[in-house]
Amino acid sequence: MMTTNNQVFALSSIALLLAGCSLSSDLTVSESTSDYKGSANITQGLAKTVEENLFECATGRSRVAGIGEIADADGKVWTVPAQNHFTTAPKTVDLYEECAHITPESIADVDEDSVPVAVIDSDGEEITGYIFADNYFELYINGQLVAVDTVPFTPFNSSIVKFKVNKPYTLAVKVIDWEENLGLGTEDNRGKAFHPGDGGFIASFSDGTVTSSDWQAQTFYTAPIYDLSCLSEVDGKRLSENCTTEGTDNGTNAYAAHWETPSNWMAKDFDAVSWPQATEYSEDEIGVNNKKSYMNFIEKFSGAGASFIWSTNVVLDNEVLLRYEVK
Ligand SMILES: [Ca+2]
Ligand SMILES: [Ca+2]
Ligand SMILES: [Ca+2]
Repeated sequence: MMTTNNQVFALSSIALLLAGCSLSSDLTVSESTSDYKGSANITQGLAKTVEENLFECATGRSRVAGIGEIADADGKVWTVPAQNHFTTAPKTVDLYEECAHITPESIADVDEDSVPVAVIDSDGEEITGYIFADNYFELYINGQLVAVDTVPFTPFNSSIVKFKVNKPYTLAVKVIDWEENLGLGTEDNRGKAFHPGDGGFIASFSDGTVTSSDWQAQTFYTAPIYDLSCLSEVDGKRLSENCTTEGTDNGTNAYAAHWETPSNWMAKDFDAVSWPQATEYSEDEIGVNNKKSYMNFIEKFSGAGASFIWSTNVVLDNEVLLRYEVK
């Protein structure tokens, strides 16, 4: 009898401890979208998967890169993590891509002469670009889609592009921080089922152009958001600096903020005057020191004077459009 009572006591202590733990790690979630006053359209919960997986890695070491759709309260349907041209557009040439067994130790081991040249202007200067994105990019020059990343989510890869163009020309890049939990902005990582992953984009070009805060960056999809009152907008900036970036094991009720992308956002004459300047991030913040697809070519990235860029929140902003005019 005594033993049984002790066991019951021990069990209820454990139950109380567990309850205490989960209560302290639960995130505050807005009860309705009425908390939100900004310009975004808000969705809540998991999107419906419309494409199971865009990419299979022969070695099996890739996260599932799906596409989802989710409706907001007005019935407008949003594609997550973002609309893209992965299945239809020309792909970049890989600098480094494990799944394709392209793993040079350095740029000296890359056959740069074999990279095809995209012709924007037939009498233009031939320019080579080196690109690393966490996780996916689509590159436009003067409004023309030149090439897209070969790996949408993981493993981390890097790319080389060549094009002929006359100055001034406009670089426009869609970058996507991919997600496993479609519509929720999270992945299973760091011991949490709903961990918000981060983004990051860096590039240098042989004409001296590098990514920096001189580029413009605007966000079009921000998630996960639990407490909608954390979102704000100042001078064209769609800010989420007051929003938590904590992971959770209970993230299916997260909200997401969506803004419609202008149809001509990549055009040379698009008026991006209201877009904020890009925010620069350090290599440590992006966490690249264990990524050979970056480190093996570091002289073409930070070594060439380029900085990692993104919008103001490299964790929560998952679809970002970048623009830069090369003069
Ligand atoms: Ca990629
Ligand atoms: Ca990521
Ligand atoms: Ca993210």
